[in-house]
Amino acid sequence: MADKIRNLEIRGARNVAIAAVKALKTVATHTKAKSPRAFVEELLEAKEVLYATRPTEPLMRNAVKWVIRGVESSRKEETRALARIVTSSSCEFLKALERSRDYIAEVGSRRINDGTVVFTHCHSSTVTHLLTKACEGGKTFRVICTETRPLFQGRITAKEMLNLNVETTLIIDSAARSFIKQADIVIVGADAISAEGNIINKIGTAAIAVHAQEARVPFYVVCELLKFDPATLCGYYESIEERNRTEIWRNAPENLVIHNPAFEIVKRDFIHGIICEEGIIPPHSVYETIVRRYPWVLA
Ligand code: RI2
Repeated sequence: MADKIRNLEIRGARNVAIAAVKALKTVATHTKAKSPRAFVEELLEAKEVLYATRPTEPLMRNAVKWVIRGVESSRKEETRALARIVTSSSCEFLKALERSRDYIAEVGSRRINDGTVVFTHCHSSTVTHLLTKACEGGKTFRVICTETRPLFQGRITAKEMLNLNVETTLIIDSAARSFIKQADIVIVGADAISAEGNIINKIGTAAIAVHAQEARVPFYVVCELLKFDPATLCGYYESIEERNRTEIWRNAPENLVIHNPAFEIVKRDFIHGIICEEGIIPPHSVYETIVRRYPWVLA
């Protein structure tokens, strides 16, 4: 599972978190640990392997933390009983994630009306779920999506929209400023949320946010609040994954410096709202919402 996450066979923050939780379930199902202590050590080892796959995945880290926390706080003294806790808290987590995604889609789809032009970037399963919901609600809208170099995840979004019979336009990333004027709303996903209420998303998102502000087009982020990274409270910056240079140019001259960051920060000043499991909230209230709703994330 870790290999699949690392080589992007499994991608998108939600899918990565779901895969990590399933990996823990597999560890619990197949454990040969002879004592509860040995079982916890197996889980912690799995945690390290999963954490090392991709650096910008706080939802995955919070998911793993939630499951292991259930085991560590339990008073059960048999390995089998602890393994059952992994299974039950994994199921609980996945169900909660599903409920959040549905609520986000319900709230966010109210911002789409007949004739709305939605601008999006990359491929976020949370965004496409919201757009699917709007479509199922009988709304006729149009989508403009960027191709999202270097891995072209925008094509996944475009295909999903076409399968829904939504009129879709694909543009190159550098055409964003020219096309943003046609949009009524920008909706993007997120990989991480920081303590200041900034979000981290696919490279290219910050430029779109600037263009949206210039063109006075509202810019919304849709994501589960569990993408919050508690380490940012302690002064750490979210690590930005640097991917292989060959994704940009396979046989590039060796002495050419190539940078390939997967993500970047969008400052909260550009964000009209975060559409999450609490509804639409301003970015600066993220921390209070986490304290109230997910205090264990801060532990
Ligand atoms: P969901 C993706 O990253 C994109 O940046 C997308 O906006 C974000 O994950 C969130 O996706 P990558 O894993 O969780 O493709 O909404 O590098 O599916």
